[in-house]
Amino acid sequence: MKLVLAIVQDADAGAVLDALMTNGFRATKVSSTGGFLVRGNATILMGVPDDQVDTVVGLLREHCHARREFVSPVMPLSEAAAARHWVQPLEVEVGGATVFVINIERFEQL
Ligand code: 2BA
Repeated sequence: MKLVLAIVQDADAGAVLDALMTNGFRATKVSSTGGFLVRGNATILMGVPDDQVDTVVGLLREHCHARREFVSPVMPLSEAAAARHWVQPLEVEVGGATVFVINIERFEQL
């Protein structure tokens, strides 16, 4: 059994959970925050039999979409004054999902 841990965008989390439940998988959604954008995202934890990991990753691929986001760099006023120009917003592409597949040494439901 593997632990599939997927960080997905909030906008996709509902569709991902629906697809997982419809296909008989169990999942737990935890609200999380990305370190770079400091915006809400969702971390989905799934305990998955080894031979079904690819199916789960396929569902994530199907329901998670990359999007472009803009970040306004924040700098202290003194630095901004020193720079003597406006700092342009930075465009980043937030991926559909960041997925970790981890071996589970022991699994129990008590
Ligand atoms: P954030 O950390 O908020 O990052 C959002 C997006 O910002 C990233 O999308 C990436 O396109 C960009 N980004 C992140 N760090 C950057 C940097 N130092 N310089 C320039 N651009 C940067 P994704 O790579 O698709 O990541 C989406 C979310 O997945 C991340 O949100 C974070 O919550 C999580 N994540 C990504 N890689 C991770 C990792 N290695 N470990 C843990 N969490 C990760």
